[in-house]
Amino acid sequence: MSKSHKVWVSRPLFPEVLEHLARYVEVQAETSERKHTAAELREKLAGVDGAIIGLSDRIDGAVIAGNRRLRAIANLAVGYNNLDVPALTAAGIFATNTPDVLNETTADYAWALLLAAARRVSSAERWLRAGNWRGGMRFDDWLGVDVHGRTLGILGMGRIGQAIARRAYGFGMPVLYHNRSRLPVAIEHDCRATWVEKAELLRRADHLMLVLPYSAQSHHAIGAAELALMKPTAVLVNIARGGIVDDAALAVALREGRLAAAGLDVFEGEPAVHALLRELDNAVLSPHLASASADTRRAMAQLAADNLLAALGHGPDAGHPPSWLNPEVGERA
Ligand code: 8YV
Repeated sequence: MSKSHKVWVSRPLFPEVLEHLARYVEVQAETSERKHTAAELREKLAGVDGAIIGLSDRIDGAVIAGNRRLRAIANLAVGYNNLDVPALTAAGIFATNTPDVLNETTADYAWALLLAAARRVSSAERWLRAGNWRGGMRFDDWLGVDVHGRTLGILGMGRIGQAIARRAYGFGMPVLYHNRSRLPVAIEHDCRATWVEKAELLRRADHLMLVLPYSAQSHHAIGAAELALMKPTAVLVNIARGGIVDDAALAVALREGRLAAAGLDVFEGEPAVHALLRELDNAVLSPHLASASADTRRAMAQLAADNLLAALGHGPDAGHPPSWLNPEVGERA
């Protein structure tokens, strides 16, 4: 059967998801992981009807300018700060993301970072592996800060923030949150969370999780001034996006003991990581892995494929991708 549509997959994907795509469309998939330049993206996208792309692929007006063929971009992430959605909409191109399927896995990881940073899991393991555990262990050494019973602060209370908040009950932690808009009372009740102003959140939180989307407005939402409001015993966790935290200011606060520790999955300018952060023992660092469980990454890939196929008019959701960022495009078609 000849296939009417051709799609490009910009990064290696699970074979079963590629096979699923190939039942409907011609697939050209990359076999190695790398960041594509704007010129490469322009060239790749010029020859296809749709693409599944990763966070490091920035799709803006310049990349799609003059492209008459492209109909759909499926982002392999819930966050879509790499997409210029208004530009895609203006060009009549569907844009989709992968919400919900990663909420619980990402929330688990936020807690893993909080616990590891507060209780010094990574640095203790490094110390042990280096052969330092020879004599007895001092009773007053390797002391961390407690997590249970402390007040948890959450900045950004979308679906992942809510999943994080629901876990706090098991740790006996009251939850404070700040969001641009207050959540409906029923959701606040379900999460046992109380809305406060941002400055109050920073002052009162014993530990703070950052879960807000990246935009020009959230750039450096946590910088030197905000860090100065936080408790010196606090742990800061960033599973949202690099750029939300001023990493240089954070590194200095951690080095000077103005913050107990940090658990960071995302970095400004990643994959580069601020040199001082890499040196600090009270920073737990991971390479953007919060959604990386086998089940969740498969579910994200499958959802991106379903979105792409639906946008191109294939499969059960033809014309209506399950997670569609710009439905205006469909209205105009
Ligand atoms: C990435 C994420 O998609 O969904 C997001 O917004 O940041 C992650 O889940 C994942 O790391 C693949 O790059």
